[in-house]
Amino acid sequence: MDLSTVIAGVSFPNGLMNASGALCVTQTELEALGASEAGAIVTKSMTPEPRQGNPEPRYVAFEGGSINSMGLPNLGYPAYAKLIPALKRFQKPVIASLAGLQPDDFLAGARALNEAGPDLVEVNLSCPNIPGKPQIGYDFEASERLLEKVGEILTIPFGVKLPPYFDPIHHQKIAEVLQRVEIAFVTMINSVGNGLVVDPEREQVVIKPKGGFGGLGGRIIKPVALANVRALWNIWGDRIPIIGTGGVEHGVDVFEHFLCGASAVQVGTMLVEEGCGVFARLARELAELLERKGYASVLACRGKLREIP
Ligand code: RRO
Repeated sequence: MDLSTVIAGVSFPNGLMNASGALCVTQTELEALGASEAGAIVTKSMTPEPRQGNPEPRYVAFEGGSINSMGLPNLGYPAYAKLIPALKRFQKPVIASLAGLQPDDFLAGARALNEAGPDLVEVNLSCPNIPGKPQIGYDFEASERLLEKVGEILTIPFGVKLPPYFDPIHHQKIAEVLQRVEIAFVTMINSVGNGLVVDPEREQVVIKPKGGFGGLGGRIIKPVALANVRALWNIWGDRIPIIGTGGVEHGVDVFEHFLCGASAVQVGTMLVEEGCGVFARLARELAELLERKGYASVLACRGKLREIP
């Protein structure tokens, strides 16, 4: 079964990859993704300096998903800029996730990444876990200013990692911004920010940072993720590729993301829970499902979701 895809002119052996943040901080983790059946290697979102991140516990899986408040633990731009050229030996695209604590950080990161030469850059406008730093993607003007400036520097095609939106007017607004800055692709959604998971036995929150508030991922966010993918597909069709993220546990979840309009999917919670073997399993399950339904390739089902007349 042909599970290959193309994002912004870059060919992927298959459309399954890690979500930034999931098992992709260290050299060892990135190389494990390289050696796995993942169709790409996505780095952890990076900042100018190395960061330890927030205090632990900061990631907890629960029935239905996960909550995290990692706080951007990463090795810093220079370390990733050094690692990226060597990751090319795995013969699959390398996507660098670019973050920052202030706008100028993103520009410094863009310069460092031009030198390092990943295949694509994913600009993260949606980290929900830095105390005092709102998610940039919820401020449309700030997002546009930042992406314009990043675009003046980056010589590599770049996309954006968006937070979930919950109103059609917000989908319309962010789509207009992204068209104006000529974005090459969109990854959506980041975790559903500032959720709260409660342990009723201990009468306590389950993660330490921010009083227990953190980003939700996994099965429970799939309908939100699918809605966001579909909303942008309804606006753009196949003009700007979408990488769907949220709630991918089985091949059928990948299929649903593609039906809604995704050209690839990322796996976060399930990768953390299962390890890199998840990609081979998802590829097998997806291929079986497509075969049974008579599709010749995964891209053949992209956007084919039917509405009820
Ligand atoms: O590191 C994190 O806390 C984190 C980031 Br940068 C992000 O984009 N999304 C998320 O759920 N956690």
